[in-house]
Amino acid sequence: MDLLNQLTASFRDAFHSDPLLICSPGRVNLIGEHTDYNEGFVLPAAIDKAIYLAVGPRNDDELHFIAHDLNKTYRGSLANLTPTKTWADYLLGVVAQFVLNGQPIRGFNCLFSGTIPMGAGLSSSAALENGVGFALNELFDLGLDRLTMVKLSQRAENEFVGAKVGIMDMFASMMGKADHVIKLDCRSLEYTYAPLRMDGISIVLCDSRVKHSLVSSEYNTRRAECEAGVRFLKTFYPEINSLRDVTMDMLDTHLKNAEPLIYRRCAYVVQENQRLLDGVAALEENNVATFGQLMYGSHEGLSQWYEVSCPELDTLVEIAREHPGVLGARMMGGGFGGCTINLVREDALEDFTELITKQYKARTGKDTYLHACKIQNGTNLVSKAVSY
Ligand code: GAF
Repeated sequence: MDLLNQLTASFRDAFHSDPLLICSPGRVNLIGEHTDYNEGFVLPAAIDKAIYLAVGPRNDDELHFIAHDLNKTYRGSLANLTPTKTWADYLLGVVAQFVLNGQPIRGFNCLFSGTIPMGAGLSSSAALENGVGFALNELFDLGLDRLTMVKLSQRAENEFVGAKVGIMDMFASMMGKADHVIKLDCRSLEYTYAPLRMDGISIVLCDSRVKHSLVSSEYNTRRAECEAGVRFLKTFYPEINSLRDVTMDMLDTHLKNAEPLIYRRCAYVVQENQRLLDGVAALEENNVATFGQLMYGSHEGLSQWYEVSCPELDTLVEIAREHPGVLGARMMGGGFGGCTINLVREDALEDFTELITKQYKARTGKDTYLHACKIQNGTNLVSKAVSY
């Protein structure tokens, strides 16, 4: 039985009614890392690995959730929306934001499962949050637009789950478009879809299969370091509001000697924004080779200047660099574990898979998993076609 049939059958067993089915995808980001909370640019896309939710309305204010893959249940009520420090918070957080936002919702049943590898940095939490928001919008006919749902998901993560993430993951999962990347300006939230024309090239994710505990504390530290840099520079340039407004010249003149660590963090962000703009121009010219080199530059910056990589991710990129069939590779997402994203020539896929599997084991003692992925539409009803 395929996953959707299985979800439908399990939902009927548990709740004695037919569900609405929603698909909410994970994301990749081609370039532009740790730029979203600095009001910069990102270049993500939704992928063909997703959380699937089976949902139905209730006649009361109760919330009945089943995490199919974890074999866990949660029962609560709209009257008591407090964090549980469990998986249920990704659902409860969204429900709480809808309530705070004055949306007229009632209780509902939700059973979910997924194909996003856990802990791989592919934004399964954003996918789940978007799926819940989308479900509420459908079940209670709220008429919310996608951007509003994205913002409610981000607030759920920031305020209920307690992770101070930027907007990229929710945006990509909700707004994704098949075969396109999203060039998102995280300051204005203006975005354009750019067709991803990479004939004969696959996007391959190599899972380091590590998640170092530093991830959330260091994420918040990096945010604080960027903010400190902006505060410092503001004394010289009162008009600046974020690293988006800063140039390398400003950094070199005022920050380099005064605050060397903050300088390195800020310089990475300023350069990463430029790499993204150069990368978009390269893609427009169908120049994947140049784009790939920018990806290597991004990894180097993340590893050496922003210091959010780890030996395992560095090793995966190092091995990818040794294979002539790889055009570019870099760590992806928050860092300290998860996946690297690689652009690999299709005719080299088999050979690359063999090389990286063997060499990663030899150099780290660990196994890697490879996932080829395709770019898909964002969060949607499974039975209806997406339209923009
Ligand atoms: C994580 C966060 F959730 C994103 O908002 C983004 O900052 C990313 O790390 C780094 O680019 O995925």
